[in-house]
Amino acid sequence: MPEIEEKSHRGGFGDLGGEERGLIGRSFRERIIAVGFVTEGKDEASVLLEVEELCRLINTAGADVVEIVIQKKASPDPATFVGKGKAREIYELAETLDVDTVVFNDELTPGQQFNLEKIFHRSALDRTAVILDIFAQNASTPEGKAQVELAQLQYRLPRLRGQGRNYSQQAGGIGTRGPGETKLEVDRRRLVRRVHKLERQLKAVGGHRKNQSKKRRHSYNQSVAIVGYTNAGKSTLLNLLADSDAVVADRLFATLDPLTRRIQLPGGESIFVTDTVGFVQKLPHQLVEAFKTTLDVVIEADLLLHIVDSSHASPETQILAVRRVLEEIGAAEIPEVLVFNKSDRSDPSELLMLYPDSVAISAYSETGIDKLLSAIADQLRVIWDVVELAIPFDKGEVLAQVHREGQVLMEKATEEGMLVQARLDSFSLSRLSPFLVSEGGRNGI
Ligand SMILES: Nc1nc2c(ncn2[C@@H]2O[C@H](COP(=O)(O)OP(=O)(O)OP(=O)(O)O)[C@@H](O)[C@H]2O)c(=O)[nH]1
Ligand SMILES: [Mg+2]
Repeated sequence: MPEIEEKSHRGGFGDLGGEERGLIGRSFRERIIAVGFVTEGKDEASVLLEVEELCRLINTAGADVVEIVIQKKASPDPATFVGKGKAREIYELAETLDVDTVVFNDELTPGQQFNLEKIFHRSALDRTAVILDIFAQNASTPEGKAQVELAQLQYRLPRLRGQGRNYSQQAGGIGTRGPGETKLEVDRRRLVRRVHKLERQLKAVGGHRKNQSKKRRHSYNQSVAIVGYTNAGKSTLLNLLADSDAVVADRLFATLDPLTRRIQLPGGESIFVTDTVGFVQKLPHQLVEAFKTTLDVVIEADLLLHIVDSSHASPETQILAVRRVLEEIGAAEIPEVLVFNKSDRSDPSELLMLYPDSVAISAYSETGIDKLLSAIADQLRVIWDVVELAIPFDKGEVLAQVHREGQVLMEKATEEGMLVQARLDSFSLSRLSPFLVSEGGRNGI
């Protein structure tokens, strides 16, 4: 890890494509200066980790970081974030290095962005804009695209002033005429209308998804959501558990749309497992808001599999970031199994001690999976009841239902019919209540 300097330093975070090129043979990838900010009382090492991740985000978005600038200051400047002097320095540097855009690790206010762009004579973006850009590039389904567009519009709306030069002239055309009407106002109105339209569309999709999830609930299978930091190996795990073909890639935010598959636990119970969008530090709230319908899958889950990349430099930071988002979407209370993945690349024993009841796996080399499945089963069983049912011989379909939806622990023929002891969840239980003899006890037998 490079030493933090007041001064800018070059190529501090490894091979991030920072080579200087002449115009001939120059790739058309955007050239970027990344800016980190250490305020008083903030841990420098964690800022450096964040900037390293920002460089990775920028790379994923398709641009090259050619310089990293770290500014230390007691508090951000309200007008220019880094301070006017530093901003001038960054401008000089951008000129020298033929840089296209300056990206800040922290969220800029619309005013700061406007002022910085005036000083830089080029775009000043923040981490949120980069993440939104990656999401926009990765969105492939209509729902994903709508969610990302909504987040982008909500990010851009308060920043329209930033493009004042283009928006100050009088506009023409239908709906644009009127006293004192400027293009800015027209654009704002158009964007607000678009936001409302997208919100309506997403609500409709959300309703459809809710119906599907209701259907799933009526099939009495419990549902498990795979959550975690981006690139932790969530999709790899789903593919392994369900023999599915979710997109796996060594890039950030490869998955945007949830994918649900049914799997069988070793005890025979069927459950639904859903792969979900990855989280990241400082995940833009506009995205969390726009992805609400997608994240419903998480909120409605009986259990969360929280996947952590144990080979990452700071798994604890990632765990905290994920838990923060879970809290934001109202999923903090859902029981969770913490899963340390990529154990083929690192020794997770310290983490296992630090987080009791966690499990270490490698989705890649397929180790620890049996343990993971029994941890899932154990956790789910806690919310299942063990009951005894008396099922008349002529109700074969009811007996089949018990076998399908629950775990049969004992079954014997009596004079009146079949006596069955089974582990069932509350949904099955409510349907089978006419056949209930007694409750064998909670939390297992
Ligand atoms: N060494 C190792 N690599 C793994 C393991 N699991 C996943 N990977 C790799 O990690 C990268 C990310 O895996 P994904 O399954 O796409 O991760 P994800 O959590 O779904 O990521 P996003 O959808 O982008 O949030 C891929 O290159 C995988 O091959 C593992 O157990 N060990
Ligand atoms: Mg994925």
